[in-house]
Amino acid sequence: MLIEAKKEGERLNLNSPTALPYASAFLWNKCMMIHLNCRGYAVAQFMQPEPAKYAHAPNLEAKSFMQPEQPFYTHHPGRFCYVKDEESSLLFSVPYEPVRSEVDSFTFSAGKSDIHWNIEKDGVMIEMSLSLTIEEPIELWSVTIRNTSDKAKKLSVYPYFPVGYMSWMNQSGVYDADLRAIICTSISPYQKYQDYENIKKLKDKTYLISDMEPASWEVNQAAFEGEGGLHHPSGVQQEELSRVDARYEIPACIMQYRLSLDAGQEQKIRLLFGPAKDDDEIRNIRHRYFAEKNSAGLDGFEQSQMEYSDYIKEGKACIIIKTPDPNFDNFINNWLPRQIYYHGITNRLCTDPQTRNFLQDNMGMSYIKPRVAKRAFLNALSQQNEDGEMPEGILIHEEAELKYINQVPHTDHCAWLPICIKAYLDETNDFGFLNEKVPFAKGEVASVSEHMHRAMKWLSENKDERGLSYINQGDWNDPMNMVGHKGKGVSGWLSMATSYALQLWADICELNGDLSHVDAFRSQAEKINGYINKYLWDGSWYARGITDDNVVFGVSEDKEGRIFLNTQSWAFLCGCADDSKIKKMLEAIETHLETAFGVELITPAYTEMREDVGRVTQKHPGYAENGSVYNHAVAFYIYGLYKIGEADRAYRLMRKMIPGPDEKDLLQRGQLPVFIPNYYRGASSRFPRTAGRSSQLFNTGTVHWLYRCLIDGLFGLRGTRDGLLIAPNLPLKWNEVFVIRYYQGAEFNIKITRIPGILNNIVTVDGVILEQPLITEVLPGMSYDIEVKIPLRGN
Ligand code: CEZ
Repeated sequence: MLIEAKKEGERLNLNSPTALPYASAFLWNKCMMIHLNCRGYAVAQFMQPEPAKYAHAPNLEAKSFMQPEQPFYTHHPGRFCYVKDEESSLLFSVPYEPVRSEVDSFTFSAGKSDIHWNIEKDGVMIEMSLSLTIEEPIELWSVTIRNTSDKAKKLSVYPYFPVGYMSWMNQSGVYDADLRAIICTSISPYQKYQDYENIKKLKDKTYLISDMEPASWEVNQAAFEGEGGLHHPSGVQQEELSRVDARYEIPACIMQYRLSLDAGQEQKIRLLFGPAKDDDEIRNIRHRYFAEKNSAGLDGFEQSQMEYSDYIKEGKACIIIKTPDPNFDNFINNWLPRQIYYHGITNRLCTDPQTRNFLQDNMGMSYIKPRVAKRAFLNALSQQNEDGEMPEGILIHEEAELKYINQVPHTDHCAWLPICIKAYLDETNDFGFLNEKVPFAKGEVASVSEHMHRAMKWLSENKDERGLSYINQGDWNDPMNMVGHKGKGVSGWLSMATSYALQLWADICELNGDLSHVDAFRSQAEKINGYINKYLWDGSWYARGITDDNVVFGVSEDKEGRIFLNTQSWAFLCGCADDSKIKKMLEAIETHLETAFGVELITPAYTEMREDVGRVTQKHPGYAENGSVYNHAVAFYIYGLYKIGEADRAYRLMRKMIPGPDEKDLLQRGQLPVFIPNYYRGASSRFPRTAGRSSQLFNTGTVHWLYRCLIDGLFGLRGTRDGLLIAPNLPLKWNEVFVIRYYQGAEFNIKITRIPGILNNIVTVDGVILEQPLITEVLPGMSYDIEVKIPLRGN
């Protein structure tokens, strides 16, 4: 079997290094993340406070946000270990790169708080495993070498952790025998003297500390590689590594251990890899992880592994499911909440998350750690302008500034406020939050409600004479940057999102007993819906927008970019489409956009620049926003499908979002079902060879929406002002499911069964039938047994 779930889905094993060569898993903590692929390549970043690397490419890298589909190559950073049989000189490397020799057995095992490999070749078994600490940017590696043959073996084992091109100003590396560490030193390149104050604080050193004394070492990448190349480095062809330092030369951390292992005997080597400010810090790290012991006799390394695992477990699911689809269950129970938690903790490893991302990431966090979400919402509102406008990004560190995409004006940020805060209120019922006082950016203090009123006012005023929302240089779709840069173009999607946001906010105000703006917001939304129908309905679907030069786009006349998904999904959400429109839209989406891997964002993808749409049209067709299966947008669509009661369609697409279980699908996507990637390649009719290929990028708002789809939609176990609402929307083919829902400190054990002969759902709590499907008295610490009977056809 190519992939196997272990420990009730808590681990996922891949049994080949070549079938899904880009398959990957990731770990993170409060200040770093590491993305490892099954062949040993790695991308790791830590925050200081901006993201930085301690293992680099061998050439000068441009700094950028985390990219999809990162290319890997022989000299790419990674964590490898060469193994040489000293008698036969046979050489292989684990996990697979750089030698790429065929092994007898291979397992890449993605766990929630560790990643490990188990590899066997010619009577040698190597287990290589990675864990992290909670607070520090340190990789904890252990490498166990076992002689599984029936005779003694003499082996040389060489961890090879390339460090790459650290800096054009200064880079070097030495072995420190005292610390049993390789220490590479650099100065982050800079030119302005004003930057010196900051540069001098950086962790510019990279170390590899070993708990066991190596027989030899090498710090000079070129000397190690020699003429043999990375497949057969000159260094390992010698009896011992040649102990050459790096003096303005590319450093690498390489140690050699010479082991004599009897049959069945094993040796474990532990390593610490990471960045540091100076040698004292490295000495201190060595001491804390390898020397100091706690009362139970565990050293820092062992303690950290346990603490880290507990830390990851804090990201608890609020829904556990057992359905007829065990692969779906594995993903939802184990991996989805973990990915949400990752976003909530790390903020995608930047100090100025885009406002819409920050709000949606905390929408997800509302289900996992609502207190964190609440703080985040307050922080975002404290950066709002007095006139209601939200900034492009939220600064979450005192030294942060708006960078990259956050220097481009988008018009949608306010719309996310009620959408995300609604999830928080549903889950916590913390309506007191709306009365909390928060300053605006310039200091005026007002309640959360007042902030929201102003955001809604800003949104509803940001519109043209037709009543549609200006797009400026982008909306949700970042690279749609030239539709409205002259100040006239409008976004169909944002008009819908504005209408939806106004309706949600009006509902929240009403529940909160604040009726002052409710009617106004609702009538605004109704008017917007009218304008959308007047200007954007194209006969079978809604157009995406109208350019600065008054050209409606995303319409049947367009050769490329004829139909966009977002203006269909959000039409369902804002309620502008009547039943006959909905029917046509669903048909159009299924004909033009739906593929085996999900629904594409745009079709046909653009193949040439449209100067009145922008750089999205310059992206490769089928990649990212130019027509991939962009999962974030697919999740909006699924959420929209639940809104219009399309449970079967919704489930079908949810299922298509998760790789597997059949092998053909896994091979085509190239990804393990341990996270949802931001996209799968689209343009499937034009480029079937690449269609479905995963971006491998696990930064995506998809996961938060998917969780909402499960809670509000599929299982229908949403919190309301009055209690927990029970309104499942199961696909017709499911006859029975079991769900545990954690809500407001209570536990609900729910069995949902389809039974013949009833027309409406019947909900029983602890044996008593409810008149309304609402559990009004929720007591923390209590556990409730709930039975839900649903009709055979539909619910
Ligand atoms: O970034 C995401 C944004 O973080 O793209 C989404 C947007 O809603 C998210 O807020 C859709 O545009 O600038 C670009 O061209 C990039 O493609 C980014 O738009 C994109 C990257 O995939 C970031 O991971």
